[in-house]
Amino acid sequence: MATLTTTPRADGFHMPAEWAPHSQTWMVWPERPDNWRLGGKPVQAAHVALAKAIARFEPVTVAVSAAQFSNARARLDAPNIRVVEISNDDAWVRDTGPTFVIDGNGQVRGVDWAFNAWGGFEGGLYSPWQRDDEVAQKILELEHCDRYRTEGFVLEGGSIHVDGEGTLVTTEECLLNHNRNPHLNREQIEAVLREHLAVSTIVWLPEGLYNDETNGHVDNFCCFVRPGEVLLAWTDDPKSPNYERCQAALKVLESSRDAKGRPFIVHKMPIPGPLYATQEECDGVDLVAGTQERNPSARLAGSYVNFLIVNGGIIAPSFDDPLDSEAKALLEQLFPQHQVVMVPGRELLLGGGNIHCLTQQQPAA
Ligand code: KQY
Repeated sequence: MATLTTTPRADGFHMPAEWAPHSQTWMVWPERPDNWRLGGKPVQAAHVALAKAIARFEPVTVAVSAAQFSNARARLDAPNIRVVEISNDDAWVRDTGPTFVIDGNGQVRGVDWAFNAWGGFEGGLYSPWQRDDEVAQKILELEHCDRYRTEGFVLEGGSIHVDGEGTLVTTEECLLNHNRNPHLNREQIEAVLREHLAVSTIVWLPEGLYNDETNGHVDNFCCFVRPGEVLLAWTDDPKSPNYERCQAALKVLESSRDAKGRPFIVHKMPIPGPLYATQEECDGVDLVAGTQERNPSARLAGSYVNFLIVNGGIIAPSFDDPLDSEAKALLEQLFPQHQVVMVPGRELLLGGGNIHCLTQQQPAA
């Protein structure tokens, strides 16, 4: 498929909201033993449960390395799940996959952002990351979608959310971090976002959730539930390391307008925990120089906001936490037309992210 030298905006394409109809959801099979404990076996079981939950609502394609193909194919033996071979460095397809864009004529294309493993050699989580950087192109080839490549401009899909009506929300902690695009200032970064996603209003939250190893991805902290309404991870506990972060985000949201001039209605989602990995869970992760070490005293960045909207459903993580039922009830209230399904999120969280980070929706043509 062609790699285009124009931009989505110039060609009449934009990124739709996550609640727009999907043709499928993409996932990548987790296996790297220096991120996932016990050679990835517990997370693979969680990943199968997640894929099956999504497949109740829409087709799922799981990309898998050659080494794990037959294992993944056998374990994902369920209706609506396709398995294809794509080399990768880890499973975070929200960040390594394409950001799909659509036009008004039924065409779908993809933005292939440069990827540097969440910070390259300045705090990134592993190297090399070349196979991850090639995942988006391979997905677009399989889907016969033309591609826009932002060579030299680093971005992860988990660091942005859009409402499909011209508004984008992100965090300064991530997009202005020196380890992503140090050669660009805020205005220049905004210009790339406007051109590639066709947004007109960019809302900058100062930070994401505490101890999120992505430098504060917005998808673990705040998302749109419909135009003009956002869901923000929240704590009322002034002693929580998230307290100031939540207050600062609320202040920005309350003083902002979206692309249509609407003030935001802000819904507050309680933060579970505090959650920590056990010593045994940490001991199950291979120690490899240059990759993220696991430590039982480090607070995990667990969040119910890290859910995926699918056709007719909401797929959200549960954490065996007393707040699980409150989170489910709030999602049911916010998405009355969707069925809310919670799947166990702890094994996913132990690897540093959750459901939204591990999935990538492909909008319907
Ligand atoms: O949250 C994400 N979008 C990715 C997390 C990567 C964690 C790698 N250990």
